[in-house]
Amino acid sequence: MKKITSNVKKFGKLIALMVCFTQLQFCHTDKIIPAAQQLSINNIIPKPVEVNSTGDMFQITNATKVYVPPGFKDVLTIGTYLSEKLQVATGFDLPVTELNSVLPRGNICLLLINNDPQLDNEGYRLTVTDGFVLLEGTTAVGLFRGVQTIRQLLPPSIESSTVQNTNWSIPTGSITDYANYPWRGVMLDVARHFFPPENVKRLIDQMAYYKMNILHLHLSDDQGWRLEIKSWPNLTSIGGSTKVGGGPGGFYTQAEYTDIVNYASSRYITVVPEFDMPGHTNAALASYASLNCNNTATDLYTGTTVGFSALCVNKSLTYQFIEDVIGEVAALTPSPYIHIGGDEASALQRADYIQFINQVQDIVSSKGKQMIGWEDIALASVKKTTLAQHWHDGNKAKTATLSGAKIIMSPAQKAYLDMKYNSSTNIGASWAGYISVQSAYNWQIGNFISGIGKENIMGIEAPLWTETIVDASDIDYMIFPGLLGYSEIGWSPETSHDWNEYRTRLGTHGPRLTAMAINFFPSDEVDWSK
Ligand code: TNX
Repeated sequence: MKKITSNVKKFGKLIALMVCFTQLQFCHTDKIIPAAQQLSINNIIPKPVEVNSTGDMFQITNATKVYVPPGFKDVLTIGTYLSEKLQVATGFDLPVTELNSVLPRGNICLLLINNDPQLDNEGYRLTVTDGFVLLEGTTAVGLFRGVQTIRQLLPPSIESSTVQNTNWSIPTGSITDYANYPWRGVMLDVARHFFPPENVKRLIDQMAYYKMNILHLHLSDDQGWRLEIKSWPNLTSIGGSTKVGGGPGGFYTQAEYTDIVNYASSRYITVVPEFDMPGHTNAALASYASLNCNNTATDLYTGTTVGFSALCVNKSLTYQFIEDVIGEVAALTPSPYIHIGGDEASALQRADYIQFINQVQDIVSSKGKQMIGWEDIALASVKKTTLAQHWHDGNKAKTATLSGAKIIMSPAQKAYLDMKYNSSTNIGASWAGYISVQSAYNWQIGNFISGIGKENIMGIEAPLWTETIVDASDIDYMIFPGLLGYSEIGWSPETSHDWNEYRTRLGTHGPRLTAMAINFFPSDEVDWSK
């Protein structure tokens, strides 16, 4: 701690020097601001809190280095991440170097600063002059979020996977930015269809680019169990063997899951694992006869109907099973949260459901974690530390807030990534209606359900259920461009949300998505830049 403070002080002096330099630059800036530069500084998604354009350019060249403060491993790693991201399309070396004196002209510098009450945990400040790019944050995560802004200030071809011959300039100005809500998530259902680790990592990288910070993995459902549980091996050998429509399923070994968790954490994204129960459990019931009330294993299920399965809630083995499963996943997962589903348990009596959820909530607590459940859990006695995820019944979400629980906002008619865009979308569902790009963007989580305000809300999460989604290209098509809007709903102040302005800004991200080889839905509500 001492070292950090003294380092931060040392760099405080450096910043002072640089600030003088910066101000000089500003004093001498009386040029006319070129429209293209202003445009690029104003096209960031999610929209930053404060942007000031000064109308000049910083040029990244073959001589540019990325400077980091000595002694901060996290910042060194973030500097290296930035350098590696920029190396691909520029073809430059961009070496990462410790800053031991005044920053020489022509370079990028990441700095940790002492405290800045405006910035909050994920906030950052970015100052760009024609002489340098200075990114400051009070935390490593703030710097990581700011790095995404630097990437977005460069031409779209910076995201190409091959060297591009262009001018790598960044518009000058300053940005102060921080998150409005702490929870900005995507849920991926890997149970209805299984997706290999490389698909999940691709999604993690896409989320990071738009400052999302939660990846909720729906790891079990009627059609498949997707995480190795060492004490109950049939869950994956039998329960993981198939998928919707039949054919081979798949699962993550614990080593693969840990690798995904670590990859996400290197992008400052938290993985929240879900095992859905007491309903949506056919894959487990097919794996072990002993989990069934009649001691007979069910058949594997490859259809898409919901609400028919349930654990045997009056059997003590059921709770042993849950202890083992939650115990193993809790040990593998740094997140403070474990999601236990709890939705659509229509095969159970209400009293049994309540008793079950209360007991599972205690098991989750006993493993040192906080429980999350779909809002249906509000029927039970939810703890203040439990989170309820709103999906279709605002009254249940409201009930959960009366116990002090906070809400994750995922209303199906606005935030379900598996809903079709319109009647001609080939994949997806429509039970909650079509969700156009405008409709997905044009709402506020803080005033969507009467009686649930910002103080009750953790943030937003957009779920992708995968009954009809079979590969990475389908995932892209349903998640993009919606994810950009959800990121803005969660990150940017409500007062800055404006569909007409957003749709233009979104249009400028078309070439970026294309450069990242993302198969996005090219909605005609948006004028996509070429
Ligand atoms: C409802 S949302 C479900 C899922 C389905 C989804 C399809 C929720 C808690 N349950 O089981 O996959 O609709 O859109």
